[in-house]
Amino acid sequence: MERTFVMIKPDGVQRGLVGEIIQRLEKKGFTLVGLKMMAVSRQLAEEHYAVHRERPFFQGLVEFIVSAPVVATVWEGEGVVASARKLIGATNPLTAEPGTIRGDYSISIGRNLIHGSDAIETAEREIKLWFKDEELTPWEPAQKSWLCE
Ligand code: 3AN
Repeated sequence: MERTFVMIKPDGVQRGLVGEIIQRLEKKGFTLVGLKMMAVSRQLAEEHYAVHRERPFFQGLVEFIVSAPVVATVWEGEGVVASARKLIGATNPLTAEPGTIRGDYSISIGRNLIHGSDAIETAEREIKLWFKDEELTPWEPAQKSWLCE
């Protein structure tokens, strides 16, 4: 089953949006299989954003991610990687559609609340980076037959 990695960044935690963000993914019908609040080490933040190492915002982004706790989550479901990205909305919150998480709750690219894996392979890499196998708990949602034929 397809999985994705979603991180509620320090701004999402500080602004009291953890419940709202989790609820949006839950209500959509995806299954939460991993969840932890954590202080992120510089090494993990740098590894997570390694593809952006040469970008001018890299240092600031890493500083921000290590500045306060985040909530790391893993979600499961058919098509969850692309769908979570749609629910999250565009990188720049000012152009993110209303109805998306960033579109509804944020105004600045450097404070855009949430990270979601951008492809299936990225999700696999990020889940391995953030979670040990034993920290993930697959389960069978009782509502499954009411969600999918
Ligand atoms: P997304 O998170 O929508 O996939 P990416 O992968 O392009 O966006 O960028 C990763 C993160 O880097 C963004 N979530 C944002 O926090 C930060 N970022 C991207 N572009 C900028 C920018 N121009 N200025 C500041 N931060 C940026």
